Amino acid sequence: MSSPIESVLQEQRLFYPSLEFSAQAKIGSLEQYHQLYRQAEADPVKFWSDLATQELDWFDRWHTTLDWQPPLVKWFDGGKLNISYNCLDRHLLTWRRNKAALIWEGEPGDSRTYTYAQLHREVCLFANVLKQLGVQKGDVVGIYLPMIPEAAIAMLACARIGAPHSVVFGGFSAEALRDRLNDGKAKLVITADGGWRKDAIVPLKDQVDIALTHVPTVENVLVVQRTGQKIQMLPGRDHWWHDLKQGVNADCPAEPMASEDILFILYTSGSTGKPKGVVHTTAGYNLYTHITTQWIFDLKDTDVYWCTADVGWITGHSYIVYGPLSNGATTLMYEGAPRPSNPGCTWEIIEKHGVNIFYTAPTAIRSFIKQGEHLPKARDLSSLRLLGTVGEPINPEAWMWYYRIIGQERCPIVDTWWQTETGGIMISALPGAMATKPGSATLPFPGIIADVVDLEGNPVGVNEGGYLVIKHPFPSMMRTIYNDPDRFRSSYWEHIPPKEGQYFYFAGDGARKDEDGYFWVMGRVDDVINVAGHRLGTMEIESALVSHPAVAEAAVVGKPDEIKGEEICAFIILEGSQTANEELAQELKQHVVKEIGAIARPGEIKFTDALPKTRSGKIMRRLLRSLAAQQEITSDTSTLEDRSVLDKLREGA
Ligand code: 7RM
Repeated sequence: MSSPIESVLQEQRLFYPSLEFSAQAKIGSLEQYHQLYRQAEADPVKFWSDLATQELDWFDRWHTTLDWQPPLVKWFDGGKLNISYNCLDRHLLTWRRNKAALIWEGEPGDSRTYTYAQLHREVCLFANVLKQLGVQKGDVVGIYLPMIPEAAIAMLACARIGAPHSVVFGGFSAEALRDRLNDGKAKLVITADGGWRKDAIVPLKDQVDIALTHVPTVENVLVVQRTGQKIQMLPGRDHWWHDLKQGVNADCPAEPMASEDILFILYTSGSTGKPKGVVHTTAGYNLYTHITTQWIFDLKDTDVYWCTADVGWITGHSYIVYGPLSNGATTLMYEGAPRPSNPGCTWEIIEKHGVNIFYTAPTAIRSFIKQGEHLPKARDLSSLRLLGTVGEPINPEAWMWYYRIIGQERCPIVDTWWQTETGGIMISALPGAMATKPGSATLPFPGIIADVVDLEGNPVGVNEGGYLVIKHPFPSMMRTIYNDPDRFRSSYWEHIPPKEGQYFYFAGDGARKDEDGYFWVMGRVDDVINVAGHRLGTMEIESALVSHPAVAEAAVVGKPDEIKGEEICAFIILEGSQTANEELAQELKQHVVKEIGAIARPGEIKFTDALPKTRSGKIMRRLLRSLAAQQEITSDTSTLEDRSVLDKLREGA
């Protein structure tokens, strides 16, 4: 059988953590990593049950650590706990009581800090308000908020009373919100009058009003005042948080939740069809996000940790809110995004708060590169000790820039591969333990049995492309798709059929493993381009394009071609100073030939100012495919971050 994806790019650079970094790290050597990995592989039940005992507080101990009836799983069955207790209450019994839990920066320059004691109090008040509005254990609550502290407070308040939350990204449209609220049969929605993003106000409450004309289950709307703009308040349905807060007390013990009670639903876009409501439950998610935060970010009590994700993305759930707070860390949250009026705000915030750990996405790094290195160079970034990336494969050019300009060649970079569905990071360096290679997520976390296989489930050879799979259940894996268990099976468990009792979890990425066992994620297999029988991943061609000095960003898709099956169509955003012309297009085609070979030569280059992206910066290549083939876009566009981009692209085409 021909290989599922061919790998055409080679990257040989290797970066070791400094001796100082390794000496202070929680996991400080490759040997220690291997030892943990082997322990977990040999006896996963003992490995996870020991960690669950040591790292979490429980109301009742579980009786069955793992109950695996593929693809259905239960972890820590019989146990009772509450993630909000683990994120808050237990720290109040220690010196962390008055430690900063959440540092928040608003876009207009306002800021707030909550200690653990203060955050606990706010969460209890919020939880009591929800109860007063009739929310009970098991009721789904929609959260449609900007990046303000109340987003974290609302999530923790829901978790505290056992109401599954369904966070919808504040940038999504009223229709997208309506569909998600209906799918979850949400009983209440938490929103704000508006939020700040890129120097403009996002009118959240207005969107909620439109959405709710078609959501029969929602009885109440709780509104946080953020911007002070004028909004409609529907008597009986809409309530100000600051009003109701006055009438409740701050005593709200955390509800003992069963390990497998639903903690939240989060919608993720499928390649076609409607978004899937990924279901996560309480104990496994709490444990796995807790321990990955601790080991991968090498978190210390003295650190200020900043993850730039939105809470509407799984990264915001796991690595702004639950993972850091469960560890008693100081987590920083920023309302906005780098914006025209203050493009250097990211570096200003790092300097202002002495940020030690910085976790962002390749799309952000590429936009920082485009803005120019004078901005980070104008600020003191010496507090940084560790950098991270997530969301897409990072091209080696961007990795090197991040390493040199932001990390000043001192900070290890953890490139973390995972998904909404996995709840937590699956493949990443443990930064004190292993050398990194630009563009590789390196090695799986202890307890994660990852592999690259063909369609029959057989491992492919070294450096051969194949399907990235996980072969053993882990605590934070998704439990099902809300309302659609059949789609759960068919989307994730049947692509590679089980054999001899071995199940393969596959969620759509292509990858290869190199001679050191390092994983290189090559992009979504749905995006693979088939040129004259060669199956090429998008990541490697895009990396080759971005390595040309004129190119800031690139997206490649296949376009039907009578002779070759498909030809490569490349959408290119140029560096600020460059002008688009036919000569440059020819030069870029030649550049790919030189970097990869004639097989990857783009047939067509389209220059553009913007690319269609999701809230987490992922390029929506299926939309570009329709544009390249000059077809109508019929697939779901509800997860687009900025809808105007499609019109711009159509005009340019
Ligand atoms: C965390 C998150 C998941 C998809 C995943 C990949 C891609 C994420 C990386 C990556 C290469 C990475 N959840 N992806 N991280 N690809 N290297 N470090 O992004 O559900 O929104 O997306 O994102 O394709 O399957 S997600």
